Amino acid sequence: MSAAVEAGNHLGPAAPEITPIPTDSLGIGDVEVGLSRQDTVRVKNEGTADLTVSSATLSLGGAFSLIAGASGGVVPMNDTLLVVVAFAPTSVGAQTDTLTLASDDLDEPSLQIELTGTGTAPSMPEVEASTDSLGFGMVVLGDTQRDTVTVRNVGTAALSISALSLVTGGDISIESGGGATSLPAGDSVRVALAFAPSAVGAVSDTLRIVSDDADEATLDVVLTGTGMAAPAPEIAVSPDSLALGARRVQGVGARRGSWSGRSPSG
Ligand SMILES: [Ca+2]
Ligand SMILES: [Ca+2]
Repeated sequence: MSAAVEAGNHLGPAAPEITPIPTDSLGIGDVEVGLSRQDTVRVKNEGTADLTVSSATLSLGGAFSLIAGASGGVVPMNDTLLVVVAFAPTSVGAQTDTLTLASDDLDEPSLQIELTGTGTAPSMPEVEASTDSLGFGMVVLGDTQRDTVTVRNVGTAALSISALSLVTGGDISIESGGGATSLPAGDSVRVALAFAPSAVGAVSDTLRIVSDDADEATLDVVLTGTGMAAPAPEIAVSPDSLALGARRVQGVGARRGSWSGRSPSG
């Protein structure tokens, strides 16, 4: 069987025809630094004879690498060779490389495809507390003063809190919101705290947040309060102070009377 017959309706001798998809550029898109994404160039043979791809190579081979297809292969008519490219940026910004396909295609023995991708900042959790210190002030023995601290994940990846607790515990306690939790990006947990002094004097404790924040694995909020003795029983109001109050009221009324009397002359 001659090559011309093999070619069917095509004129001329049978020949391979390299037809990559995409034809001239492959955009892998945004990939976080530290991660990797793969995409594929489908090298189709649209000719009338076997296509031999001798190699697939990268000009730079830094952020881009070949996962499959580097050694090429024989591609029968209407068949496809998959060249799999990985983009694993190590820095932020747009990056390019060039994939070269060497084959026995008569007019395209070296076919180039531009590879593009953009490295983006890696997503990270970021712990933040609404305050770095909280004072409950003076609290009478037997009373309880309450306040809250909000712990927020202001980062772009989930924050894993392994412990959210008081270092000492005792007169200052966590009423709700403590313990281990996972906060999606942007979420927060409200920690309700109570100070119930058991003795006169200053008390301090630390609300400690242990998480997978890269640079603040331990974040402390200093808590303070002072217990004070209950005041002495209130003294009964004396008749003299009542009389003083009455005179003041009368005085105000008298002045108002004199202002209204003068106003028409103004
Ligand atoms: Ca060709
Ligand atoms: Ca941080």
